[in-house]
Order: sequence, then C-alpha cells, then structure tokens
Amino acid sequence: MTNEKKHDTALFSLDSNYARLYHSQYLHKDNDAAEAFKKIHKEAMLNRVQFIENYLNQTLLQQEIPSRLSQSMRYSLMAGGKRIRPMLCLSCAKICSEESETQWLSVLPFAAALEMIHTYSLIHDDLPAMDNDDLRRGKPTCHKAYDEGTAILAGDGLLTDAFYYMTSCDLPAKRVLEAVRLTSLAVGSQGMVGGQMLDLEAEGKQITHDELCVLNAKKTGALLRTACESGAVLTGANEKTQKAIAEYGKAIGIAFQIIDDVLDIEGDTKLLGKNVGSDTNNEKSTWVSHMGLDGSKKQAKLYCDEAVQIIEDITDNTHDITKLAEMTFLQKTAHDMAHRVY
Ligand code: GRG
Repeated sequence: MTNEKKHDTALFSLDSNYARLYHSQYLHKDNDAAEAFKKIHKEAMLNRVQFIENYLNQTLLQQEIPSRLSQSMRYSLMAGGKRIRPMLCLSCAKICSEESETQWLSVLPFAAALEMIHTYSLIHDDLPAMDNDDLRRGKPTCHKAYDEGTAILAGDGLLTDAFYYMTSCDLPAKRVLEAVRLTSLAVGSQGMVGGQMLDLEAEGKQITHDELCVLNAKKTGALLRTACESGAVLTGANEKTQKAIAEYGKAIGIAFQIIDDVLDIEGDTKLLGKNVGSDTNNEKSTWVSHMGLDGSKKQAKLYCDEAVQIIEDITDNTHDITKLAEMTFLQKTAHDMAHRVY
C-alpha cells in the first residue's frame, strides 16, 4: 500500500470513529463518549488539516516550476495558515454528500486550490503598492523574503495553478464546472479583486456603512462563501441545501471580517502572525471605526449565531451520524470565531 493510501485509510477510520462517538454522546447521553468525542473531534480535524497540508506540499513538487518561483510559492503557501477555507469546503462537502462515505475526498484538490487562491491574495495584498506589510503568517512577507517581482509572480502562479487543481477533481464534470464558475465569480473583478479595488479607493476616506458592507462582502466574504458553496455543489447537494450552505458561508464571511477588524486593534502580533494597527495606519474605514469595539463584537456574535442556526436547520431531520458529527465542525468554527474577540 502506498503512503498516500495508508493515510487515506487512517483518515477513514478516524472519521467513522468520530461519527460513531458523536452518536453515543448525543443519542445515548453517554458521558465517557462525550469526552472521547471532544478528543477525537480535535484529532480528526488536525488530521484533516494535515491532509490538506500534504496535498498542498505535493502540488509544489512539480519539476517544471523554475526553482525561485517554486521556492517563493512554497514559502508563502506552507507558512502555516489556518486552512479555514479548505476545511470549510471539505466539511460542507461532507455534510452534503449523499453518494458515498468517501465522496468528499474527491473534493480535496478543489479545497486545496482555494487555499492557493487565498495565499495569492495575501501575497499581493502585502505588496508595497497595496497594504505594504512586512509580516505575514509570522514570517517576513513574500516580497521581503524575495523581491517584489518574484512575489507578484508567486501570487500569479498560485492563482493560475489553482484552476488546474480545481479542474482535477474526480467528480461529475457539470458539478466541477459550476463550482469553478462560482469560484471565478467570487475571486475575480466582481468579487475579491473588485473588493480590493474598493479598499484601495477607500483609503483615507470615510465610506458609508453600506459601502463598507459591499467592500467586505467582496474582499473577504466572497471566497469564504464560495468555499462552502463549492463543497455543496461538488457533492451534488439539492438547491435548497446549496442555498443554505451559501448563507452559512455568507454569515461566516461577514463575522470573519468584523473579527479581523477587532483583532487589528485588540490582537497580538505574535499570535496573529501579522502586524496589528494597519487599518488605522492606512486610514481605513472598518467595522470598528463605524460601530466601535463593543458594537462590532456584538455584530460578530449575531452573525456567528446565525451561521450556527443555519447548520442546525440543515441537519435537523437527518439521522446520518456522519452529517451530525460534521455539524460540530461547522458550528464550532462559528463559535470559535466569536470567542476570538469575546
Ligand atoms: C490582492 C486581489 C487581492 C485581494 C486581497 C484577502 C485580501 C484581498 C486581503 C487581505 C486583507 C485582510 C487581512 C483581510 C481580512 C480577512 C483575511 C483575508 C484575513 C486573513 O485570513 P486568515 O485569517 O489567514 O484565514 P491565514 O494566514 O490563517 O490563512
């Protein structure tokens, strides 16, 4: 058995054990199982992150990438991000999957590609012509570690390669096409790139709250939302579930940006791995400048609660323990996000 296959097998057994313990904890009110579930939840999620890491790592082993380009792409991609977008994509795929217990694994190349797009956006966002930051993921930013030209190309390489991996999923072509279409829309000029443009234009200006919401929805929200929605689309979820998952992603996306704005004031550079105070230095309108710290925290909590409720509603009538167990991850993501600022 190859190492990759061995890893897959370990992941399956961990995942089915995870679902089994969920069942005992909640349906049989078994306290020992509750403790075991907490432990295995953490273990299963760390294992899933490792799975994403392994996949990302191997995408950069292509011999044909010029060495400096491959090193700079690896430098930023493997710098230890939280991998929230691929985790959301895989978890939404799992909660929607109707076909086989292992179907969600075919979504992995797509999920990993979302992290490549996210990393490209961070590299370009940090450039002197944009936010001009010198610390990211606890390390010097890509243009500081290499040079501006290399950092621009590292971002370009990650963005473009992402489409190669997205279309490499072993899933029905119609679903892959729809997920790629949604993702292009989310990260292109109508989505993330458009949001970044609005962000540049808003520097040093006061914008209205409605304008701020549009900016954030495009710049940060669209990729998080598409991460969730793609998971549902790729696994063939029905229209109602797809819509609900997209709403979950939207709520998570707004909460994520509010929390980022709060942490830019209250956060710790060491823990965040990036400099704080950059919004104030760049004279940006943020949730905090519009609603204050407490107001922003309250809003973040409301959006996180909304996300929790949406998942509750999706899983309400199911007896599928795999889906019920997965609910924990999606709800915990929302809870944990709110707790970062509470
Ligand atoms: C350059 C086209 C282009 C877009 C840039 C992503 C982005 C748009 C700007 C980043 C500015 C920023 C800090 C936005 C707040 C939300 C955000 C994307 C935070 C970083 O994401 P995390 O916390 O980071 O998931 P890790 O490092 O864990 O992946």
